[in-house]
Amino acid sequence: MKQILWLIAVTSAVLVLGCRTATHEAAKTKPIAAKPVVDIEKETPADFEKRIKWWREARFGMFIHWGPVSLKGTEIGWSRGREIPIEEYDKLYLSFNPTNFNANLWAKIARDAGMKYMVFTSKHHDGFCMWDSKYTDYDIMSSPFKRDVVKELAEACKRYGIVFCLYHSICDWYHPDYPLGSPGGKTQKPNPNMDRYNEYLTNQLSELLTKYGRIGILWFDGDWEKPWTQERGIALYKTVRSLQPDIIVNNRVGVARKGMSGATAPGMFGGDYDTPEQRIGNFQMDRPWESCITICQQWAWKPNDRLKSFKECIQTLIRCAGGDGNLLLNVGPMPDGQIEDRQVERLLEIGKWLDKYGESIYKTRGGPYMPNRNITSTRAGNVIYIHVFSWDDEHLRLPPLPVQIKKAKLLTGGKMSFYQTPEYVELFVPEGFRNDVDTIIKLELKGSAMEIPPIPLGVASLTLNKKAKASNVYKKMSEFNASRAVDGDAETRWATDEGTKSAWLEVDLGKPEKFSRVVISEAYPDRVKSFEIKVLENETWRTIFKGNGIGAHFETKLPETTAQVVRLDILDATNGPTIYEFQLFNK
Ligand code: H79
Repeated sequence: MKQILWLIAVTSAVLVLGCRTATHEAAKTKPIAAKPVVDIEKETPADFEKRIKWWREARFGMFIHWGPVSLKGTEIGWSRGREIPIEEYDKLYLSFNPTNFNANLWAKIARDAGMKYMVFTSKHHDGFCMWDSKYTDYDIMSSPFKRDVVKELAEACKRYGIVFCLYHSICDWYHPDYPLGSPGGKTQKPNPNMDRYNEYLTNQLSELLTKYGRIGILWFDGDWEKPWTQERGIALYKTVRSLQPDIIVNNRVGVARKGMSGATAPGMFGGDYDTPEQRIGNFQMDRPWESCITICQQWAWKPNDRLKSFKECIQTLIRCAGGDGNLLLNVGPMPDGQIEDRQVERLLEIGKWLDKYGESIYKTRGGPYMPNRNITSTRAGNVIYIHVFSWDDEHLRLPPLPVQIKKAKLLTGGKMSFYQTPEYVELFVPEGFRNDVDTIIKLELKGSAMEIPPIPLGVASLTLNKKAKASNVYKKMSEFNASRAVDGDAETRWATDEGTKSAWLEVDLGKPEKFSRVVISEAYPDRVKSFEIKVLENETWRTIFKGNGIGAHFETKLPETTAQVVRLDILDATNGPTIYEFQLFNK
């Protein structure tokens, strides 16, 4: 009751105080001092589990990045003041008229893809508002389109059984009160006022959370920009939860997120879940997480953008589930309002796969086997699903399970057998029944699979904690030295000085080692344009591999080589290369 009264109070405050004006002067309204009806410190772990349950079970959602920038085909997050001059960018909305937009169709596509929720960009860093906001005229109602996209999507999602959610950037390069004006903070506003901006932000969120029915998630972003603070983040979290107590909020509400790994800094408040970006999160059972990954390369629509294969998409989803996380797969609709046919086709392929094998994804938890390159696992009740992506041997030998296996069968079809001892579990699947995308082995246990502690599978990289040096280290800081690329920690990196176009990283494996595979992860994907892998032989460097881009995750087979000293030689980069991990494996 208290809650309802309070909601009425907020709504009427918004109605009375809010007025629409041509500029952002509208932020004259009183801040909505949300009275926390939910005490975030008092939520028990059981309450939290209850709140987050639907989302964890859903495992798969659709991310949508859309706005006037799609007219240009450049990135929504960083083309204002870069690829497109600010004056031009800010006028794009005047020609934004996506007459083929059909909210029902988007919701249907999401449903048919097997996605259970949709996260839509109400406002990205560029400040344009995709709903009818009374706090600004820089919104969809001032475009020739004049239709409230958020409203139509909210209704369509409801119709199709999809939980509607919002992405909302905290930073706002357009708003005069927000101190910064373009990516990297290169443009400053003449007369900023962060308190006033915070009021605008809060007012708009109150609008979004009271006018459009249930919002499943608030997906904040733009958290890294200097003006934002942890205090403001905590207050914002409380406001949001007060307006919709059951809502789920990501960790970008505050400033505790650790870069693109999306982890939350230990001991800091980080909303409800972690947000690895453009990468699959690490195995993590004690705190929920969701990888956000694009179906092409860009978040917003880009003509002829490279579309990921079905295999890559579905394996990404399976790997997320196996690590106990969700996947938020992004599409960028075109400026006419349609999602590209080829993207729709891809989504429907995923949906078809989930129709058949969804029991191994939805409502499962990750593990117990911790993922490696070839295998990941999911579990539910008395069942473990072993997902095998590639086979190194005739049979698959896994570490032992503490519970007896009753039955083993191939969910993906065919005959198999198994053998269990206290030392190992062996699974035999004839070659003809191995699936190129994912072979799913369903193990039915005599007891629960849920209490089994995580079981590591991995083979360590040969470079792990070996002696490393580099031609250049960012400002000679130890935090960015060569050893960071071989420490097995996906959050630390080797970095080079700004403007560096070529650099090398050298690892001494301690003794001659045989290897045949390399994995490299670039912290700023797409900087490296060409590189070679070289080994030292009789005091000369021999090239064993030549590559072009690296990107967030580069992996390839190498000609089988035995060597002690190995170099990653970056020959051409658009800016200082920086590498999370450089790993070598024998298999
Ligand atoms: O909306 C999509 C992108 O447009 C948006 N996030 C996804 C979900 C995005 N905006 N900027 N970026 C992604 C890249 C930002 C990278 C950096 Fe940083 C910001 C580099 C340095 C500051 C993140 C925070 C990595 C290190 C700190």
